[in-house]
Amino acid sequence: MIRHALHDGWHLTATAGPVPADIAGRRVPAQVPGSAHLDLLAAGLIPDPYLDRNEAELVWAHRTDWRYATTVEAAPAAEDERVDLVFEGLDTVATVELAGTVLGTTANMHRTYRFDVREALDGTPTDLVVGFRSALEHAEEVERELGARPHAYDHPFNMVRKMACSFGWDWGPDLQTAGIWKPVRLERWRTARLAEVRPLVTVAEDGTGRAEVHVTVERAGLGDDPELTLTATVGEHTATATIPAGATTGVALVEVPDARLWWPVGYGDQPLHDLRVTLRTAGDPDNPELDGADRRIGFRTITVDTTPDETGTPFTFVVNGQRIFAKGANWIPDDHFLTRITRERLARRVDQAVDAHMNMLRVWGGGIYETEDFYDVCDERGVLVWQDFPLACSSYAEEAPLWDEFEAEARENVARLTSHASLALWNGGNENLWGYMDWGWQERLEGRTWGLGYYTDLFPRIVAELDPTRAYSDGSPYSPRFAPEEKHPNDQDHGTRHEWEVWNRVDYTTYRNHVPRFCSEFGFQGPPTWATLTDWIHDEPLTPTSPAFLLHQKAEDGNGKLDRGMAPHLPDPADFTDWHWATQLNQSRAVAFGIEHFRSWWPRTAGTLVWQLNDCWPVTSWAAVDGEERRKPLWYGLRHAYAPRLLTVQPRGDRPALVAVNDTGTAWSGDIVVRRITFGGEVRDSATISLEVSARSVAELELADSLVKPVDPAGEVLVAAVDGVRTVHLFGEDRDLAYDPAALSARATAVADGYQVEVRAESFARDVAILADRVAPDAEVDEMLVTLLPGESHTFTVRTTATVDPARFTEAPVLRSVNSLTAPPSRV
Ligand code: BMA
Repeated sequence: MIRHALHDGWHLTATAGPVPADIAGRRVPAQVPGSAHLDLLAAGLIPDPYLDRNEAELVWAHRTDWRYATTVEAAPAAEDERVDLVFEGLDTVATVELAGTVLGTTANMHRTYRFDVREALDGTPTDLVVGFRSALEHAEEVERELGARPHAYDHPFNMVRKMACSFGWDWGPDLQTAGIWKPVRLERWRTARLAEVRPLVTVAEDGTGRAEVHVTVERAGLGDDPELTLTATVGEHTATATIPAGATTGVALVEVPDARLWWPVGYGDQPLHDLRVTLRTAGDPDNPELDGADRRIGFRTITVDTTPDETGTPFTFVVNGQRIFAKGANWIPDDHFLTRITRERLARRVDQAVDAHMNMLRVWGGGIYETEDFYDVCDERGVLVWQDFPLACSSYAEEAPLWDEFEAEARENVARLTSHASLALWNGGNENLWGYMDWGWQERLEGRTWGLGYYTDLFPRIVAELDPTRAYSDGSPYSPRFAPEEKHPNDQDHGTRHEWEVWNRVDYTTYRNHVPRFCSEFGFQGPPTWATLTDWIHDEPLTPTSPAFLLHQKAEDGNGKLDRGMAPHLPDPADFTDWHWATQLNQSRAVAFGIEHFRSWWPRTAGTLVWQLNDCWPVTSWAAVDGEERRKPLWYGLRHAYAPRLLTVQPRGDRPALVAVNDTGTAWSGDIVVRRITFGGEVRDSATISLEVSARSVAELELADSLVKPVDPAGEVLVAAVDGVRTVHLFGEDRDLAYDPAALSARATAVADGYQVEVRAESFARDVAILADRVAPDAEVDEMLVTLLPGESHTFTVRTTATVDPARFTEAPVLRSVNSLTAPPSRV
């Protein structure tokens, strides 16, 4: 097998649509892989789509057709040689032409396309042209043919197999890309090639690692059709199998005795093994390799326990027999322009998840089947991946051409991802069962298909056939084994639940009204960091309702929800600077409140996936990490709330109790010192409570009346601490508490790589933060949302390459806390 990348010499032309005069018909150098937007940006023909209000200026691209062209010069095929033109990904509605002959048409960005071109090549330069039609117009046409189906948002994204959030989402821009978004190449081969390689990796009862390597071969169909030898090798262990003449499938089982197990992060190591698969003509082992494939595998078993129990139906991931509390977040494409996402960028993002003590990411159904790089990084870091099939917030027609597209993409991607140790679950889609029940679809559908066949028939059938080692769930949320009409998909006692009343309608304290079995979505918005916000939005004045700010706030009544969500808790912000800090802080508070509640109910609740880890552009959103990769206060709040050992005060019965959550592999014991103190430091009551909680367990501890009944609710705090783990419990909302606005004093000094900022509290100070990006764009602080008791100090470390006046880290608007919101208005 010889592969030649075809990434050079491409040009792009807009061929139809409401194209601006200076772009229409113009030949623009094109990058492959890439997209039309990025090529026009590189050529200086469009402004940056993420900047200010440019997104709105670029709507013409929705209805534009494009032509990508290059020339291919390749030797003619030998008599027994196949030459294939392979596109790993076309976005999306394309016609492929070589030497003026149409090779085929495509309408699915989630698939690979392969064309036999051996007849078309003669060694002279040959035109290769890919014409892209407006995906929106194609979707509208399919909608007219099949009959409309209800969907979220403006465009019928449910009628074309293009990433749903390409068409805009409540955190994403409506910039509809087109282009050759994955590698394209010529493949020259003889006799046979490996068309599919599916290592199914498990661990036998006796600890033997098993890699059952299933392959499908394509025969060249030119000349001989011999018997083939399939070889699979892991370290010194090799297995071979014979594929008889004419046959197209084979299985080689490699066994590794006493295999070291792969574990999720926090449970053990992630040993990975290279797996080499080769295909040769049978007979002599020295026969040249016809084709080969390399994968990396890890030995582990993963199941999801949904065995009914006294409460209902659990949803608990079990890895190597160990039950796991899934601490994680939802994942969206890390840049709306997918082709800019590098492996390094993905690694930074996954590292941020791990650093916040996450062990699971859910690749959400409005995006894509992620790239190899993503799963590789998750394999290495021990981050379990929950993979949605890409269907979201919509009903989907089950007729041709959509059914066939779903079938083809599901087969391809289930097979493609088998080798990844991190892949824990295939899931039917996002909120489609829920939408059917609650979003008024049934009346509008008038009996038309809406996607149930995908979730209950097609997808589980494909997973069972191609990857029986993987768990499958019909959707998220979903009540396992119940039809949506039988048991509501979002039922708290059964399976997975999305908690969206908080954020949309009710205060975050109502997270405590439900004890879900697994909360796979919940979250709260906050603006991006100041540096990211001001890099991309230049309104003057900049306010929550200034025009560009609003274009980067996509949620329905988003600012209203931010304000209503914050009002019961925090002092009213005096100006935009305060608003920015207060909404970010409230985002973190809301989400941490939910997580502490959910974790306190382990093992009944077995997972929390926050909406959402990342952003795909600069925007006010639910993300913990913003579009310029900066960590928002929420990220620090997540790191606290997801800490392996957690103390939290939770209501039990009609009174507060102390709950100790031990998500480590060793027992946790010690003496918890509990004190009720005034904001000035006077101890009003204290007690020592002995703690004894076994590995991966939760203990509830009673708190005496004298500890939880303050004399002065506005000026006292309960503090419980053991082994450096601490929680504080206030007796009222921050807006009603008697904080000292001048509680903090600070001193900053330059050190290698940045600055150290020592902050001291004379009086109780809550959620102390250093918003370092306000001082220098690359400045990052190591810790945030630190609560200081009177007399305590904390030293923050800021890393930056910039040389700045250290005093800037010691005052508003950089040094912040809840206390600072009670101070007179700060200045930008
Ligand atoms: C859930 C997600 C997304 C959405 C988020 C915030 O419904 O599945 O569709 O972005 O809520 O509204």
